[in-house]
Amino acid sequence: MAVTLGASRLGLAALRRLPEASRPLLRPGTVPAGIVHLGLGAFHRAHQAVYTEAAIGAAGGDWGIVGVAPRSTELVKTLAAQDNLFSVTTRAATGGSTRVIGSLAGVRHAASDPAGIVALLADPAIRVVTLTVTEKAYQLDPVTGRLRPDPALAADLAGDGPPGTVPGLLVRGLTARAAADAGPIALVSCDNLPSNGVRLRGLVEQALARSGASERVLGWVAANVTFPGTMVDRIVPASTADTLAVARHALGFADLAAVDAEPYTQWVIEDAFPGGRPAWDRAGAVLTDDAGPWERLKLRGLNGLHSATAYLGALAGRETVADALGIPGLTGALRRLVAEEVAVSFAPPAGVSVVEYGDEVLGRFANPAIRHRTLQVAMDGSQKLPQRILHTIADLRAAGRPARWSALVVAAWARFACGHADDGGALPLVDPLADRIRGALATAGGTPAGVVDALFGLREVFPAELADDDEVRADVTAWLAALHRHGVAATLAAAT
Ligand code: CS2
Repeated sequence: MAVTLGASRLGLAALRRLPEASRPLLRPGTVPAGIVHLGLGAFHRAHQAVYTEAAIGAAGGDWGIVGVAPRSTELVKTLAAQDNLFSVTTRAATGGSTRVIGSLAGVRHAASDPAGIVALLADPAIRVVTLTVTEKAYQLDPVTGRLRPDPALAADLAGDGPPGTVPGLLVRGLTARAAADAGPIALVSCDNLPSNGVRLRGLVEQALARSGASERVLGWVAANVTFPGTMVDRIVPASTADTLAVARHALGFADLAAVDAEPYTQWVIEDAFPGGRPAWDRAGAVLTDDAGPWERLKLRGLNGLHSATAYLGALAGRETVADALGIPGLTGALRRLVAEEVAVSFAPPAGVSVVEYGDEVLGRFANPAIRHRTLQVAMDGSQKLPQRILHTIADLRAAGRPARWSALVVAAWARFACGHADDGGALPLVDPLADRIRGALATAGGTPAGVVDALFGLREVFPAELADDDEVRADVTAWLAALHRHGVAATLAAAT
């Protein structure tokens, strides 16, 4: 807590003493809640919370956000102690600016107050629920689309005790809302998944059916709940001591919930809100009928490059994404990945050049003021690889095209999963499938072909068509052999 020394804490009492440019557009407490947000992480605070504040500032409306932290009590206490205020520092190479955001109307902790969250979801004042709960919370098999067997979810759906999973909370909340006939509502996934709205709908509908919901509840949900798809984008690294120090310096007050973000921000939202919505379009969001092309553009053209940079960078001992881009040959390889593979794998939104988009993305990654750790982006690879890289490969192969640069990213992930950087240092495998991945690798025999066989056998990650594609296998094996033998730098130097 050394950071609080010498500066008093951000809160309502501080507002008038903040530098004018740092003041929030709204004063918490003056705008009633209309949104519940599940997943109160740094990304939400620097993205949807900022858009929503600007939307209310421009057009009004009772759209304050009740932020729900699934597990962290610390963040809830921190925000409560700051009257729900926090700051976002926008950092560019040329400098930064810090502004306090006032759109949070309240904060809650799901693990200790599940009944409170269920009651909120059934409250007629709440008409929108947004979610940033990460890929793994969706608990759907990416290949079959069916609910994964999960003991915690099964217990939630059996109604034993208070709900502890995201689908469990939504099922109880919607069941209570239907019983109270509390009005229509939109559930909005803001996670980096393709067709995230369709996925959330699938998750909720299957979970409801599994919970034994009555015909009446199922009918009510079908008639009153929408699942708009979205594409969300802003690079927001995990906050560090430096984040807090910069915020304190800019504000003159200590903000223990401060976040850093890049200047770029984008939000594309399908406009299906039966209970109304904030005027997010007035805040720069794009409202559309179909977010699908935007989602594919972002997942393949940004997140795919991010994962590539993270695995290759971590293997080469680079701490941040910006540092990793300095590896000779990496930018060239990523440009070829975009131009030769990503750009020809799908139909982008009208008028968008995928190659230009990719160049802009590489410029964003190079922002030296954003210290986004390669190990942060490398986390949960088994949940990210399908939509970021494997869908590109599948679409290319279906069209009879090669997927050589995409195969490099799969090989980089495989080598990362083997647990050693090029200098022999240990790399952490943080992944919900870590045990399965380690188990598969333990039988692999250490050769590149053995590693590829073992990992391609993980059906939750690699669908059979892809795992059985000899050309893809050969490409991934060749890259992995090169990475094992020569390391990242020499492999890229020889390839580009
Ligand atoms: C990143 C994303 O951590 C990751 O996997 O690729 O969080 C990325 O920073 C955002 O999607 C950018 O919008």
